[in-house]
Amino acid sequence: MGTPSITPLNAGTPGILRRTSAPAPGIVHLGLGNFHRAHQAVYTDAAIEAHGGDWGIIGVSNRSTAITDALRAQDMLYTVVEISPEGSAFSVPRVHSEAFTAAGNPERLREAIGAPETRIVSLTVTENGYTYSPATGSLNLNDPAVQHDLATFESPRTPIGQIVRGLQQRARTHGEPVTILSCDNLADNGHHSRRLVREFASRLPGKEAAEALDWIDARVTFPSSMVDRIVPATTEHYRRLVAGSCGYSDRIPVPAEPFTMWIVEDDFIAGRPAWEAGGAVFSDEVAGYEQLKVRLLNGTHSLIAYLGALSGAATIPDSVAHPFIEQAARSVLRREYLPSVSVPADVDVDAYEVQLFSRWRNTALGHRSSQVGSDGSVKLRQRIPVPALQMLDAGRMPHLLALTTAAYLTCVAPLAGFNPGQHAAAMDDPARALLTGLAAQSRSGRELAERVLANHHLLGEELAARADFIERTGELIDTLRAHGPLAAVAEAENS
Ligand code: CS2
Repeated sequence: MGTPSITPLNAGTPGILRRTSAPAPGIVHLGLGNFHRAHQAVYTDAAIEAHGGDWGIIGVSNRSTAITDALRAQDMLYTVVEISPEGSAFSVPRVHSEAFTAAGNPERLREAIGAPETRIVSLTVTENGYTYSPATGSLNLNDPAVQHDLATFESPRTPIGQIVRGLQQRARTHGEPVTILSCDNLADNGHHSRRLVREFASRLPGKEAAEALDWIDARVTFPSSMVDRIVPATTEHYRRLVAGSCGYSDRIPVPAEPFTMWIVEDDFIAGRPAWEAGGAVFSDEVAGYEQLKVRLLNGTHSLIAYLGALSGAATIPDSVAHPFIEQAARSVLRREYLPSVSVPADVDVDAYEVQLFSRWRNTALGHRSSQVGSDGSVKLRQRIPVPALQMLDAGRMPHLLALTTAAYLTCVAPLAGFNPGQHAAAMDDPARALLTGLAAQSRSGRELAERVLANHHLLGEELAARADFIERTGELIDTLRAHGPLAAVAEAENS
């Protein structure tokens, strides 16, 4: 890495992060992870800096106290470390006014979402946080956390339950409108969030359901937004870098690539910060941008991560450095994802692809293949079915989407006797136990694909009925197991 260029900081007392005042809150944000702190927080900081406004953020983690404790110890401050091969730049967003966990402070959370000053509730809870069923896309009523939240008022565990309880509080007190803003990689994320919130509300007991639904329909908006910035997990390396370069200790610095993008539908019933000041774009074409991003970037990212992990590559840059993985990534992006996307008028797809590969090659960032490969059961549901079904309906087999599914299953649910390696073993997945159980009952890739896709509808009901896609996935699992990723890519490319 080159010489760091340091963005001037106003960090107060040398040695620690300190500030003198906090912005008055207007936003409650669920999901205090690295992505939020390197994305919406940075845009909000720029908006307040340029135009003022009471748009401070009350940050809420679901259970983990690691970030909330550190934020409180650091006056709600932390460093964003922008990493490029040329060097690092440091900045400190000053937007959080409070931080707590939903698990430890359910009443404070209800009060915060219910407060008239709160005009936006935003979310970065990952695909997994929406507690939807990959099979149907609806609220997952088999999820014990959803069942818990529907049964008891006191301390909701799911973001959807927490939001509905907070909205009920608003409806019953002052009735002021509010916007729910999803900032997760879900296709049509505004509509998806609205659907899940309404499904939850419709299951409230007695008259509560109709009351909540009427109020939500009249007083709550759910704009869609496309968010983009590659933000890896923090490591000790970044803590040392901040200490050495900035002269203070920060327990929770956030590494991020220089690239950042936010396209938002302008449907904020109770106002919003001037996020344009940070470069956000308000557009009526969010759906096209979301498709572009969730499929070309995230979908291709998944294939790179799974093939990379199976090739022993710890990071995304190490994975795309394999020419056969780069080739597979280009093919899936161009031939299988792109035809399903309504590309927004001002996007140059060639330039977008060049930029994607350059972002994926950012070796300084060290984005791990196990991080991108985690939660595949909920991520792939967003990425694969629509483009795969479009190709199948047109009489063509999406070989590389089948390969993505096969490589995913080979990583998280390996058949007996096959070891997918340490990077695959490090992938978390809410369906891992289920899938491992199905793998234990299967003697071949075909049997596994049949159990996972046809019986368990892991990629939704429509793909569950496509025997040709399932068979192709099964064959590719067998090739991956017997001959490795290079042979599987050659087979998928040349079919
Ligand atoms: C990645 C995303 O983990 C993943 O599935 O594809 O986190 C990706 O890095 C971001 O969406 C980039 O904006």
